[in-house]
Amino acid sequence: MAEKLVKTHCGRFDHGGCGFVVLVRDGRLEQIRADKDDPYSKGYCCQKGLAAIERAYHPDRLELPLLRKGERGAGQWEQVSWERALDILAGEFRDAIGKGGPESVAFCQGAPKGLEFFILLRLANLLNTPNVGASQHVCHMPREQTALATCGFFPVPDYEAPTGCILLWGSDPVRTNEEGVLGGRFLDALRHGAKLIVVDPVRTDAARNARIWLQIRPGTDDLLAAGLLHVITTENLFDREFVEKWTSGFPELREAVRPFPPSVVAAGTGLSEDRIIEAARLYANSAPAMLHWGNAIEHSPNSSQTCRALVLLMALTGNLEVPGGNVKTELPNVMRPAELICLKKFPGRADKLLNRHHGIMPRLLTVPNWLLFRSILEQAPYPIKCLYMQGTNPLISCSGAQEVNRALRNLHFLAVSDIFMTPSASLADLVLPAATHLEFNDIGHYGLPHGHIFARPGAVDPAGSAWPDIKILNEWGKRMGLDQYFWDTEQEMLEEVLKPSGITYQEFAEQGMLSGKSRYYSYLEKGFATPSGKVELYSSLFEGWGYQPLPAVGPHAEVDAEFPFLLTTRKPRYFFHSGYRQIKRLRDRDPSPKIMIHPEAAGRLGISEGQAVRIQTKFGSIVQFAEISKAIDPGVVVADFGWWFPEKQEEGFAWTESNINCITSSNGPKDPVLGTVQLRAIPCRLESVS
Ligand SMILES: Nc1nc2c(c(=O)[nH]1)N[C@H]1C(S)=C(S)[C@@H](COP(=O)(O)OP(=O)(O)OC[C@H]3O[C@@H](n4cnc5c(=O)[nH]c(N)nc54)[C@H](O)[C@@H]3O)O[C@H]1N2
Ligand SMILES: Nc1nc2c(c(=O)[nH]1)N[C@H]1C(S)=C(S)[C@@H](COP(=O)(O)OP(=O)(O)OC[C@H]3O[C@@H](n4cnc5c(=O)[nH]c(N)nc54)[C@H](O)[C@@H]3O)O[C@H]1N2
Ligand code: SF4
Ligand SMILES: [Mo]
Repeated sequence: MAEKLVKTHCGRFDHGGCGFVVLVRDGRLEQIRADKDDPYSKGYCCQKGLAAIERAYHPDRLELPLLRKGERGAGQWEQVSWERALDILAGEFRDAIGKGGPESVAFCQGAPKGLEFFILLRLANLLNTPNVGASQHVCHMPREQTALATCGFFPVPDYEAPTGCILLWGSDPVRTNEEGVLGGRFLDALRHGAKLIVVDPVRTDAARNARIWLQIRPGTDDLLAAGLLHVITTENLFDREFVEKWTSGFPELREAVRPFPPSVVAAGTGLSEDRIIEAARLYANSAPAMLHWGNAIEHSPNSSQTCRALVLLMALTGNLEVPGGNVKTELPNVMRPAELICLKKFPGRADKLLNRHHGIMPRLLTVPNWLLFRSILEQAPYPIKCLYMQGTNPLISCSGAQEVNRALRNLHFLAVSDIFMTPSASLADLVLPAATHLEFNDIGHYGLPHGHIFARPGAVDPAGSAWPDIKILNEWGKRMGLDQYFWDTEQEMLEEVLKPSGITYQEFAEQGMLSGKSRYYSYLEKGFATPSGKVELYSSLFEGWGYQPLPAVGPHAEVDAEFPFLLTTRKPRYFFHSGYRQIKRLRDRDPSPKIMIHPEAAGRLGISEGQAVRIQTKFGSIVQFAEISKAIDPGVVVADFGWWFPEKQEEGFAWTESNINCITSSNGPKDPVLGTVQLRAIPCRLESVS
């Protein structure tokens, strides 16, 4: 009996980062456990990660490429070989480009899972197509891009050093381990005495343990941020020396936040004046203090101003680039992302992005997915005929799901790569089975902003005849006549990415991770990487691009008699977005979609625990099951995100039944800088369903 233990890192259940030891017997995955000796995760892991073996051997996994036989979406498929599948893929894309130019084809990616996102961008850039749709406008780009414009780097919470205070804002790291900032590290900081302030409409576990819980009205984070800036500037709680030497625009900022005293902020956010003042004082007086910001602030039509205001809080309180504050990290010494994606091979790319047609920030690598689908539907500003979707299920995860449905059905050719059949994949012409992370060598966290990359060596061969995405793209690239830019094998790709570090993939796998230099106070030598060399409280870049250079507030969604509740969402604890509802170990822990309702509201509406509830917004209605809880305000409800039903294949997976994005829309207000749609704070009404 051949047995081996493989040390690797989790992947595809969130952004990854936990170390695992996997037992392999006779080429089969037998057992998985958290690696106590992993220097980063230190034995921390979650239930999702432990489900990796069940995922790999799940009976519903896609095994062979599938070619559509009947009507689109009818569920009739013919199994085809990889050779045939790749020929079809390359043929369709070549044809479309030949007839309509590179703009007539497009790609779409979900949350990046490993290297595959970068190889997809590489292929797109080499084909000179600017159409790569993604969810970046609602995931990380609001934080990253506004920070880059304001202070020249993306400030991450520094869990490497002790901190006096954590201001946890719209993030729940113990549930989500957001981009690899593992919940375990957050809990460690609390154990070491960090004082905690939580800004969240839900009384989460973190909120329960907080010194101050700001139970904010959903969608009013911009107002609270302006209020904290107001208290800090009027009570002189800011770091005078840092502000004088290293920031520009302080007088203008002080003026801009003057209209937001605690009384005004209290009225708009539903918080008490005292709590707002107390929070401002605690954060400003606890140096070093870190602001651990999350995805919730990126889901409003004022996302860019909200995120920018939070960077200003870090700056005014002197917490940028200090140990235990918010710091700059560097990618380890591996190939730069711009090189890997062959950015230079596509001159004029930024000007060709669909974003340009809509006034969205020129610096983005991707197109907001709703905008790509809109363009496909309207065939404007130019017709898009072919689409390749990788690791995304936009029928569930993109705003305005019905519009996405119409767009996908409007395509001449749609190919999808996934691990399982999904509602989105079921509309494809060609479905490609992707390998899971224990089945091939990959690099985790590449290009994400936390300064580490993690080795994800495979432990076994892919189940069925699934292929890693990086292999699909590599082989497809060569078939597009781009041989010189692709590799004989994916292993060569991995070695090339690691080459600048001087180590091989094998050595990387043994080492487990590579970290970039992390340095504090780097601005003392070079200043900040902004036009003025300072933290720009008044942003010259925003002004130049035609956006509001100082924090602006609102407008906010309002409830009324017809839609009396404010609806918000958060990520599912036991699933990754829309993924993995078919994995029993996880589904048993969270069997059905739930909407959290306060007992007072439930009582008034005659809704009891577990009862089906119709949630109606201006855009449509869905049904979820009542979870009655005092963890929220009576005027707020929190619905589950990501639901469809793998067990209801015959009914099209019942994808409209409980899908939150059937009641969001891409037609409402949008952030002018990033195209962010309103995903939280949506007015709704509820009724019980018998
Ligand atoms: N209303 C609302 N909408 C949201 C959000 C919200 O909070 N509320 N959150 C937004 C955010 S932050 C994001 S990032 C997006 C996420 O949106 P998506 O990325 O579209 O979400 P997923 O549901 O993770 O889609 C992933 C699909 O990838 C498959 N998959 C997993 N691993 C692999 C792999 O290695 N290869 C391939 N080919 N497939 C794989 C899974 O089986 C699943 O079907 O959703 C956004 N949409
Ligand atoms: N288990 C699990 N982990 C994940 C994911 C997953 O799907 N499942 N997805 C991954 C991805 S791609 C991302 S982007 C991250 C995101 O991870 P996080 O940054 O933690 O984001 P969310 O879970 O979307 O929301 C965080 C908190 O925001 C609160 N919230 C809701 N509305 C508002 C509001 O209006 N204002 C404020 N201040 N708070 C609000 C919610 O109650 C929730 O506690 O998680 C990653 N990790
Ligand atoms: S916390 Fe994230 S990286 Fe860790 S085991 Fe869970 S899903 Fe994997
Ligand atoms: Mo995300």
